[in-house]
Amino acid sequence: MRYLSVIAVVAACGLSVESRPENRVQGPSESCTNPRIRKEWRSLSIQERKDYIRATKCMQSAPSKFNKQFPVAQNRYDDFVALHVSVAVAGPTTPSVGPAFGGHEEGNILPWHRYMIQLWEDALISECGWKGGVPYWNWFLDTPSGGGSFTKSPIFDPDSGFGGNGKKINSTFSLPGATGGGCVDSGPFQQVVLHIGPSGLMKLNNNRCLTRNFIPWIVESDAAKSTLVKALDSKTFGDFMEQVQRTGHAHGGIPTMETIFSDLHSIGHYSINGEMGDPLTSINEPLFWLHHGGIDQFWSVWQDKDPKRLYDLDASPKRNLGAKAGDGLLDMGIFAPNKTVHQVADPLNRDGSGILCFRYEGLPIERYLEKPKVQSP
Ligand SMILES: [Cu+2]
Repeated sequence: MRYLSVIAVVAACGLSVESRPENRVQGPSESCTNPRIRKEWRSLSIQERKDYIRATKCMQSAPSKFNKQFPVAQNRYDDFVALHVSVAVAGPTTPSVGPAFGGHEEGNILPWHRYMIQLWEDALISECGWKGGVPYWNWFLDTPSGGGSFTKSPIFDPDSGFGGNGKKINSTFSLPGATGGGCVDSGPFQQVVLHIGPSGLMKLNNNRCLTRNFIPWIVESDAAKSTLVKALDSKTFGDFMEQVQRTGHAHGGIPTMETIFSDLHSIGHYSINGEMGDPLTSINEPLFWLHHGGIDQFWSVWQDKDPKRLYDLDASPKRNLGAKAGDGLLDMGIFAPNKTVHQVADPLNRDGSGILCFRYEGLPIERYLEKPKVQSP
């Protein structure tokens, strides 16, 4: 989707016994016998949560490796921001596909981000001492149907999470139900200095704070829950993708509240909002990784339901993934070698042609699809 490019500029869009801790994606394909485990945030121990935050902050202070090509990148974290922005702005060069605009709104959003999350995980492990798979956020657990509440989510804890909302500011334009909008003033990222953006701006000496503008109803609405159920109930990848990013929105239909805010991708971006609602630089928000990990996990849950789904990548004519076999190239610019969609389709690389080796720990698909219990009056 175009985030809210329409209205939006404003809205703003264990290693477990890992035997080879070095960068996975650089190596030749090998069988995946010891997958890293990616856990939902609240399944990490408090110590692990703090350690993940520490590793993220380590990336924010480690020297950039791409500063020559992107002088605006001041640290390793910025490298990933520059990657997301530059490939997105460059746009997909056929047949390779990038993350945004031409790419972001098409079917490659899932494989492209799956690959980039792997690069992030590898860097956290090899450069910042993180152990294990990167955590993800399952927002369903922060909804009434999932037994939680968005604002009380442990991901926003000031000590063991990412801190909470941005300061409440009066803005002439805010989305319905927006509750913050200013700089984040709690938790470990309140002092963080962003160097790239907004909206992909790559200009030197353009320091900004991290903003958030929580809109809880986006996660907590019935529409969000029904999107998730429809996604996981989908028979084809095309139908699944329709719930990840609504074609009515991404392909020129008239955007409505329903199409903009209740697809799986938008739910995470716009409920947190602020920097997270920025089309190109939402990746500045450390929660970006947990949200994209969350969508990736839903994809994986859906894939696991039927072996035929693993390489069901030919979404529909509306979803451009290259040829049927998933041979479109995922464009990582100068940051990492391009790989095909097929190479990242199976997290466990069961056919040996892929580059990944992880699995998600989380709820079984049935848990999401379960009929709500009738409440006694
Ligand atoms: Cu996104």
